[in-house]
Amino acid sequence: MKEERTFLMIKPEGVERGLIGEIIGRFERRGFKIIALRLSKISKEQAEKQYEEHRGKDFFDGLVSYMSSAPTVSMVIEGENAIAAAREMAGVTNPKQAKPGTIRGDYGLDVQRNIIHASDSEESAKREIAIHFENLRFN
Ligand code: IDP
Ligand code: MG
Repeated sequence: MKEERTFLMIKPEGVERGLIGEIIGRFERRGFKIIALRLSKISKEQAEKQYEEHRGKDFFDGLVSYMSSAPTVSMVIEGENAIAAAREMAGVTNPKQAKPGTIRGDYGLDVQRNIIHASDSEESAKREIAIHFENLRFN
């Protein structure tokens, strides 16, 4: 087991629907430490960087404008195996296929509005933390 940090974002519909506490609570109860947390409307540029790997796909422009259209919650959590654990807690991308008990399975509306983003690797986590928590000191 490895101590890791990962980046999470509660998407606009999660904030709008009043699910911030519910979602953060799942990570707290699972024993993860929240080491950074912010409610903000991200810029189009930040959204583009976050989803850079999808540039050119048909959903890219819609996703970028959606993610920068309304407040989101950005956070960094820390704990054992945090990256894989958060992906597992989020569930698969399409909420219709996500298992009950996962965040997307329980609350996701459709493939774009799937409630939460979670970094998919150590490299993505580092990159995404830098996009959203520039200059932040954790300790
Ligand atoms: P992930 O969030 O589970 O890692 P990715 O395939 O990396 O899923 O896609 C990033 C995000 O892009 C998804 O969470 C979702 O919001 C959006 N997305 C992915 N596929 C589609 C699609 O087919 N239509 C609309 N939005 C999509
Ligand atoms: Mg992804």
